Amino acid sequence: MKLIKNVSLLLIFLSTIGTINAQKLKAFGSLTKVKIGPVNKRVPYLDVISYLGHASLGTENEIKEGKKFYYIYLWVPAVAPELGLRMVSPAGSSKTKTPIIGAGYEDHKDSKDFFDTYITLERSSVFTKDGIADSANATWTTLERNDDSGEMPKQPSGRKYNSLLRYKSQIGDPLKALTAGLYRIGFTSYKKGEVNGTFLAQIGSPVKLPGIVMSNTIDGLLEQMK
Ligand SMILES: [Ca+2]
Repeated sequence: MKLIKNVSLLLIFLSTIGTINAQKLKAFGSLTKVKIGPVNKRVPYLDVISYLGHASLGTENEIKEGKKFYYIYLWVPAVAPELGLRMVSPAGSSKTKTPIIGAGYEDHKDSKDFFDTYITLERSSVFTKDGIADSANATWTTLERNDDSGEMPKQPSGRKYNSLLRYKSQIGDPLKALTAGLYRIGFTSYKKGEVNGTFLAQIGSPVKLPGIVMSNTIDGLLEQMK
């Protein structure tokens, strides 16, 4: 009987671990890989900036190809050889160091709502801080996009519908190079429908990017840069 009891305790223990790991993010690996023993492992990004946010019904920034798109604006202060972007929904118990708290997050942080994330990394034609205030006329270039990534934890539905992308700077083309400038994270849901739930978005860089700021509005971005 004692053995059976121990086995059931072990099973309870293992299932608890499984629950904790369901939303646990691994280190954010870069495009660079190193051979460790028989396997190639991704070198983690040196700098990871986290943003906790909430997407509310009917507050999308734009409807593009039938999808309701939301934006998070990003000022990148220096040249980066590559950038990574990943998003998990719901934000849940994801442990992150000193995240930026986005609009609406505090009011909804206990919500269990989540959505099938779909992300884009976009850069603008704005290269200077002074240009940000007039960015309404900027052109935007989508550098990379992703719907589902097998590297990300499962959603509460059991599906691997969270997103991750990596983009290498294309030197020589000003609109595709990762120089200092105004960027944005675009996100929506894979299905053409409502986007509703909490999320964690992270930007990864192989070099330190002190002075990165993120906000869901241009005014909010400018406020943080004062
Ligand atoms: Ca997805």
